[in-house]
Amino acid sequence: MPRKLGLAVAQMGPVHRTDSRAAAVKRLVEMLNEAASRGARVVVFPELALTTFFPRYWMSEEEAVAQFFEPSMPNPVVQPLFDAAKKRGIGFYLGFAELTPEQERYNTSILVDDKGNIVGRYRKIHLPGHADHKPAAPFQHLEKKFFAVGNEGFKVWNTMGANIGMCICNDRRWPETFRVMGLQSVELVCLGFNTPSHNIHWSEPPHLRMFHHLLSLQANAYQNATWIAAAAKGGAEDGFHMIGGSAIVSPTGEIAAQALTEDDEVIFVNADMALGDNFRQNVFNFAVHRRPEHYQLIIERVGAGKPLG
Ligand code: CDT
Repeated sequence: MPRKLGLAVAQMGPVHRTDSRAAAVKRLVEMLNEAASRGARVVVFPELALTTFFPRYWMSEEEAVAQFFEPSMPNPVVQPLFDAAKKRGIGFYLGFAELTPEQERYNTSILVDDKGNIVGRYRKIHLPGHADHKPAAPFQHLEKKFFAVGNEGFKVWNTMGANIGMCICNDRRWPETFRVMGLQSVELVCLGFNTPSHNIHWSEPPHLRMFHHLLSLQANAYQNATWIAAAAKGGAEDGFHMIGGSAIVSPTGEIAAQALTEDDEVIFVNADMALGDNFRQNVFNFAVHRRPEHYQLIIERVGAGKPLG
């Protein structure tokens, strides 16, 4: 029996450094309304959706907190998004920079249900980039300076008729992210991303950025029999270009919808949450086929070591 879930991804074009949060929220509300009108029950917004991708700028932690972090959620500036979602009866995933009451900083996403309740929170675990200043680089990637490693694991919530999990951007490149959620019977993974088009560490053909993004989504969707809904913030933020390529990928590993622009754009699929059932019951029936006794090294080693043979 099909189990349909109206699923939208709302890609954002650039959010420049001087753009206000209120302006970003207005754009999110417009896209939420479009998603709802097209039949969506859940809409996925990008990573750090309220501000520019600020880890590209060298500054102190205090400056970053003052300009870019949210000490509470919802807060008065973001409340219109919660109000619109509740009015339209649609849930959402939203990424933002979280400042906790203990003054800890996380790159966070929340899952809000169709009644306006925050039902889940995820704090980004795979933080890419560096913590030191690289003055020779065209831009910085300071996630390791501004954020602590997430301390709440990869969880899955049963809400809005599906088992829904969350991760953020760089997490999508790691198979462990999705397998941990696959082991919780995940049916939909929501994720937001900001992926710079240029590699500051070595010279890489630019087309590989999009290829590796889609490859990661498609492989992990198939191998874990899950839908993946991925929302970019793309285009040139103050001249710093990021890929678009927002996509909804099915448990078959196929791209069901993909953004065509690098601007604000809503994509939609009436997604059958039961589509992964055959995979879950057969080729990827974990209980029958997994051999964790041979996966010990995954837990024991962090970095690659000597061959065991
Ligand atoms: N935001 C984020 O995690 N960006 C990283 C950039 C790393 S470059 C390969 C990403 O994985 O897209």
